[in-house]
Amino acid sequence: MSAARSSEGASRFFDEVEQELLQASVESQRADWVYSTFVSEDTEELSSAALARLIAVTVRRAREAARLSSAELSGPDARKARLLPLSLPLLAPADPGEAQELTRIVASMQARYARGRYTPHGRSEPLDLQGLSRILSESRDPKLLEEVWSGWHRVGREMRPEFERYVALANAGAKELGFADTGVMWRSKYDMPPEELAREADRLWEQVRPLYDALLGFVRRRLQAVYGADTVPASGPLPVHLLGNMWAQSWEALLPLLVTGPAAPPYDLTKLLVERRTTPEEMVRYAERFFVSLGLEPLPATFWSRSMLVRPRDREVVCHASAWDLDYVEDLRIKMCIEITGEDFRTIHHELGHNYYQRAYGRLPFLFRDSAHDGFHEAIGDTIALSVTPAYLRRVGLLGAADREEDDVPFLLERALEKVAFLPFGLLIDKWRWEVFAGRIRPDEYNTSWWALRAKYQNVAPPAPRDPEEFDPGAKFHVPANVPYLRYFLAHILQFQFHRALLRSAGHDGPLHRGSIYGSKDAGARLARTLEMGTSREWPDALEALTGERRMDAGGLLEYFAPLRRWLDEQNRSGAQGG
Ligand code: X8Z
Ligand code: ZN
Repeated sequence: MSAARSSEGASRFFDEVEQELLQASVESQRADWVYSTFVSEDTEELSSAALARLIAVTVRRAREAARLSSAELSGPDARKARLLPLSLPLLAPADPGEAQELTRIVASMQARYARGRYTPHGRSEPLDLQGLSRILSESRDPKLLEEVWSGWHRVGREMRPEFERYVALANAGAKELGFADTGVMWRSKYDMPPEELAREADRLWEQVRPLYDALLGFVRRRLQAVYGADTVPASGPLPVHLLGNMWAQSWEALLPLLVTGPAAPPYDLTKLLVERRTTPEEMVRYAERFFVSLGLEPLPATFWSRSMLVRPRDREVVCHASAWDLDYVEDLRIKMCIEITGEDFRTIHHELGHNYYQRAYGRLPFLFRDSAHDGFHEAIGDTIALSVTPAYLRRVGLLGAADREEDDVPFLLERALEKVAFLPFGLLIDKWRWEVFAGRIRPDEYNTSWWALRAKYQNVAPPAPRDPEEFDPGAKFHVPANVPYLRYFLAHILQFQFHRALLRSAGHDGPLHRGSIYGSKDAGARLARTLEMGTSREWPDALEALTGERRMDAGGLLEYFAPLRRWLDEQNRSGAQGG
């Protein structure tokens, strides 16, 4: 239909649009699910065709909506008109050939990533990302670490030409809908001007940067003790392959190197789970029971029959963890290659946070079935995982030993190695992509600019100078998969803001790192109210409903880590003096 004349007409227009979008989205989701759980030439083609159709409907309808006058748009419809052109992370040109080319490229880059393998010297079998990551977290042999790190990063190089074309086509699509480029389109989804969002991110980073520096300073001296001053410099960027993770995005694997003897952590969640022979399904059950303890419904039976919890032996899959809602109402699933580790235990909580959010907003009009902003979606499950404290583990029977105050430091250190270490990485990926989409980083500068940002924010460097022909951003899932990344940075700040507020609802008044909302119906009700708002209101309203505050703020994070910060400062002072 053409542009509506009255506000009643506008409402009817959006009813129709939402029906059409729902249908195209479900078709695209189903095709994508089949592709991601069975990567093949055919499923690649089917899923990219379905995505191209969804993009085409969205673009056509967004253009029609842009012709509605403001007089015709009342409250919810005005919001829907703003949300419609932002509802997908990828826009394509109206030309069907170009749209197909773009969605094929994205599927192809993802398939290259999923098929990535490397065979370290002396091994007979090629290893996938999980196998290579295990070596990075367990080995202390710098030669092997370098080999494995470089081996995986070959996966980026081969997708570089596709990435270049993807940037051009995605930008052309964004421009056709009135955005300067895809990066501006991504930054326009936060109920504030795009440039203000970028300033907000910088402001939050400045709040947490001193804590990151303190953590890195401490880690540097411990790594020097292990690997020697030739390998680990006294100042400047740290070698990225020594930080226990393929992207140095979280450093928990270093914990055993950092605290030893009586200061060592009293338990190791991975060990506890392995000793009890916990299965992947049981790990998911723990997480489900947590949500149920807050007063939320158990997961539907179809979650258990349709989810993919382990890597199948007989076919290629996209192993990177994700949460799905295939029918946008109740068909919730996760797709994960679960390993029996503490890290995956936490990631399962992360994924179920997505599922519970999806279910909570599933009754809203289609365009409101999303989180307040994407950082909220990423923060919910992590907020729950912050309640996985030693006291909680004892309560659910996973841990026997009693809480001791002196165990606070190793516990907080482990959390900081996961959460604080992540912050600059969470910020820089999209700092890089924003510049790429804006054309300020040219293709011949892709890799050098990447490492400049990694040095500036994370303070890390590659094991040896990189050939500018490499494409190291492509070795991180979200780049080939076209998933915006700033959401994770925001989530890492927000989850502590949420945790603090929910603990208050639960009546906890001790230190934040010792509190758990497990079993609190009051905290659950507060959480549920926010989830049920979906994206029907601007995100400051949702933030206020959850926390009473209208600004994102790292105060919760800094308070949570305050005892560790004092300890790190002491260590760094005495280390600097003692050498
Ligand atoms: O991609 C994820 C989730 C799925 S939305 C597993 N995360 C980021 C990553 O793995 O890089 C969670 C933390 C950051
Ligand atoms: Zn997530």
